[in-house]
Amino acid sequence: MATIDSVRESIAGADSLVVLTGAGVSAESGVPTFRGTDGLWRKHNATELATPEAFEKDPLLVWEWYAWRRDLIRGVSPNPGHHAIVELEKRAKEFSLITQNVDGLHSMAGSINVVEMHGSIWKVRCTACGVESVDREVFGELPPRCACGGLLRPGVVWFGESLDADVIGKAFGAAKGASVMLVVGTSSVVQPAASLGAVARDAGAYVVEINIEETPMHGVADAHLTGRAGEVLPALL
Ligand code: BJW
Ligand code: ZN
Repeated sequence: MATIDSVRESIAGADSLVVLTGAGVSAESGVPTFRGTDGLWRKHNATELATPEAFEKDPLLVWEWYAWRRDLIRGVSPNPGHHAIVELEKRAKEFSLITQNVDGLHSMAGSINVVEMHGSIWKVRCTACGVESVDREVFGELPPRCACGGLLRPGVVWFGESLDADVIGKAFGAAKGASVMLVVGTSSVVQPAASLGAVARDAGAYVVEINIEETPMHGVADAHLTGRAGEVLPALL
């Protein structure tokens, strides 16, 4: 069983530190996770909301869900876990943050080298002309429309959709080059993000999982720190 002290030492000696985060990192800010007892998928069916088919069938329903989440996220702030990751970046020789979160809280906290694997809830993209923009406004009427008249969609990655090729390249490149990788607050079931820990380990990284529960990373990570991200991450500084 690894101790906080031994993990802190590994981080201090790392040539390249990579942090992979999931919804658990934002939980202590008040952003609901997807899976688990209070998760979004308890009340909402993933295939009815987070797929291109769902959007095609009922864009208003999908947008109502995203508008509700945008409102919720607008009212929250980064927590000590986000801030600790900012500090890890400042101290590291080389650093990458790969997040599955769409809430933007890492950048708001001050993280610089951030790869948003699943896009951003603050981005919108036109389904007709393809123009993408950042829009934090509260939409007057749902579903929102582009200046060209086309239907806008959230700038996130839904199930069955390919991730941006550049994003995939950056995430897997960082994982292969990591000497230490922290996998924090993710259930490690959604691909391809769920493979990054194993890719890093196979390339020689020391992989540390930080979670309140056991996940499929159990057999993959070299070390596990059980606890809340907002408590464990600051303790690693
Ligand atoms: C704490 C804590 C605290 C709580 N402190 N911890 C290979 C095999 C099988 C299937 C596939 C495959 N390759 C692709 C697929 C299909 C699919 C997939 O993976 N499905 C699986 C579920 C089976 N993947 C895709 O479709 C991806 N696309 C793709 O691969 O394209 C090519 C392709 C397509 C089809 C077939 C094959 C190839 C796209 C995935 C997009 C995911 N999108 C979402 C929604 C984003 C937009 C939005 O937010 O609305 O992304 S789904 C949702 O899950 C969201 C998250 O980013 C993602 C991951 O969730 P995360 O972050 O892990 O959250 P939770 O809730 O699951 O876990 C929270 C964790 O925190 C828990 O472990 C808690 O214990 C912990 N925790 N509080 C520390 N305080
Ligand atoms: Zn347009």
